[in-house]
Amino acid sequence: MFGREFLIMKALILNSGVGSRMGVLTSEHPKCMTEVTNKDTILSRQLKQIANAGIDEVVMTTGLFDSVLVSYCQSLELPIRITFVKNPVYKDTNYIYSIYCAREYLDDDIIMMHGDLVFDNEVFDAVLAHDGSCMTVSSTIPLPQKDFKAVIQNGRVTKVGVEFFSEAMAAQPLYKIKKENWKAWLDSITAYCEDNKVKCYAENAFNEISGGCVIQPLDVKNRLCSEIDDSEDLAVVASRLWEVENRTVYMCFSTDVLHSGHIEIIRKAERLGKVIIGVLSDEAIVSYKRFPLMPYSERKTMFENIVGVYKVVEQATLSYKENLEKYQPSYVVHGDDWKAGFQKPVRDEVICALAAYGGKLVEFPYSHDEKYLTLENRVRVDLSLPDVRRARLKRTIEMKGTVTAIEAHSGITGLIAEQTVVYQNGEAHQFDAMWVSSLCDSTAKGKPDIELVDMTSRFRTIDDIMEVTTKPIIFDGDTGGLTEHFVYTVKTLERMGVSMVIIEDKTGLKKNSLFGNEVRQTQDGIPDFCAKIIAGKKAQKTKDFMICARIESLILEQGMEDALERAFAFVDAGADAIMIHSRKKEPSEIFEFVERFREKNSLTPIVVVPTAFNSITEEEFKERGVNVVIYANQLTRTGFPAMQNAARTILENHRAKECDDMCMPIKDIITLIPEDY
Ligand code: SPV
Ligand code: MG
Repeated sequence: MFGREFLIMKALILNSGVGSRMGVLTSEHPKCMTEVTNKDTILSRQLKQIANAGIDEVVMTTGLFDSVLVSYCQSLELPIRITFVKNPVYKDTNYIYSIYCAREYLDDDIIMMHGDLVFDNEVFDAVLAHDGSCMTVSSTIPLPQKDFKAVIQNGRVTKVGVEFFSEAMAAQPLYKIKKENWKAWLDSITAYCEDNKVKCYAENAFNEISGGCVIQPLDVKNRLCSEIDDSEDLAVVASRLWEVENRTVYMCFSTDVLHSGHIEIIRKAERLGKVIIGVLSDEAIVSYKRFPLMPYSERKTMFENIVGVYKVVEQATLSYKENLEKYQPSYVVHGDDWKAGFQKPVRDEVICALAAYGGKLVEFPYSHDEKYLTLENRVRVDLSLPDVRRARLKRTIEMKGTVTAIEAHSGITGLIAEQTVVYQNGEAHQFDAMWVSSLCDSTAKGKPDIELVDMTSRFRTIDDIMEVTTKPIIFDGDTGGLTEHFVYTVKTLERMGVSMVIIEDKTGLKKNSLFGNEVRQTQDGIPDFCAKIIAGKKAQKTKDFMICARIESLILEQGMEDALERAFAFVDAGADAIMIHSRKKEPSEIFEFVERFREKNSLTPIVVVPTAFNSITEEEFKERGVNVVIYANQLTRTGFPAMQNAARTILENHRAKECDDMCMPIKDIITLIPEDY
């Protein structure tokens, strides 16, 4: 079974008692077969808890109705081996004699429990986790008159019985006993029985040798750990169990690849209550991690099919708050990795939200296992493959509504675009895509942005970026060149895994749009540019590749009507997106275009490059119906002045010392560049 390690420990369940105080409830079967919930008896519950804890060997003493009990246990089909030991004189002896009968099977560490004991998983977990030998006691329950009490002295249980009231605590017969302690106790039990002292408790034998048998008290306080002696007890325990079993546990997952670590933590959560899984929305995942390999709907189905998961719901943001308020789970379970780092504010908010209604946070140690890291790296490799990468831009636009891209003109700028993440108020932000700008690509090569850098060289740049990144690429195709050439460009870009090419409606010697109109620029005619789009779309082989038509009418001062006429014509010709450009700082003409375009076309994605109109936030663009925001040249325009400055500083000082503070430490460069992608 997934992630389960079997413990070298046996469970001893004492079921030889007659259970006469239960009346008709035990007229046909032993007490342990009494139903305590609508799906479990006392015994099936105990056995499931034992099996779930990874104990696969049980010794069970029986008496009256022993064949009913044996076939019942078999019908449960649990992954445990049960050795049944019948006490032949169960009517005339107490369980001390049953243990004596079973002694030859009891030579390991043991978990001992009475067959009428009901305890919750937290109690059992604490017993199992105890380092030494222990017995469950409660410091909060009043001392019972007739039931077991344990005398506690110097942190040890020195006596167990119904007659002790001094220095005593209420105690329940649920023990974990280490082999060496058990040997001492079992020897004493054997001596008792062989001396015909068989009508007392096994604890009487313990009391004789407690000086040489270290059993510590394990305080379970108010947690459920109760014996069922009569129908009154049954009613109380059943109602507490109902409450325990209806507790819910909330966990959030972003993963698209399930591994044993996930199953393990779900299993642990399941022991606390009914597991509700919040599956993070695609948008939330893209914002902080990486593009999910599987969309939300498939990830939801995956979790719904895990045995023991009660419910799967969407968690739309990294914040748990909304779902915690809605479902009010008794527990939130998480790995302890979020105590520090970017998830800390999310954790703090969870603690606050839980405190508002009395919920609890349970954190399990986070596994940094190599194999999980390898799995994640494999996913990243998959994401970088052409078919997967190409399709992702379209899907991310559908998912998020508005995506962002930043320019990259080399492997290192690609890595910056890929890896930069900013965490703010429990949210994470990163770029969705990369823009391979003609301006920046040309600038990096020391050349003007006039379609001088040929396509072979531009493809080389794409290749450099692709080799070290996974994010989708939008390629600045300038004018697209001659239609006869453009069709080849489309095919090559598609083959490489580029997601979108943007071509601008200009002909002749193209100059960068931001330079102004001092240099004469010719806008292409609508029919010719439409023909180029049609030819490009025809050349395209996959459904995911996008050709975006860029309209230069506002740059070339041809007016809004011209821009809109072109936009609709280009969409009719098959353009998958429209880029509208402007040189004005003031965004009103862009906004007017978007508004008027959207009046007639609500679907075709709109792309903007807010280099001039840079005061507008992504949120505002989104509200107005823009789908792609490209930061087209900021890495180039910040990087190169820094280099000029360093060069000047060295020249001025005739040495490099003065420019040290401007330099990125070598260590940071190494961190930026992963060794093996
Ligand atoms: C580029 O980045 O090369 C572009 C966008 O074409 S812009 O410089 O704004 O014209
Ligand atoms: Mg360009």
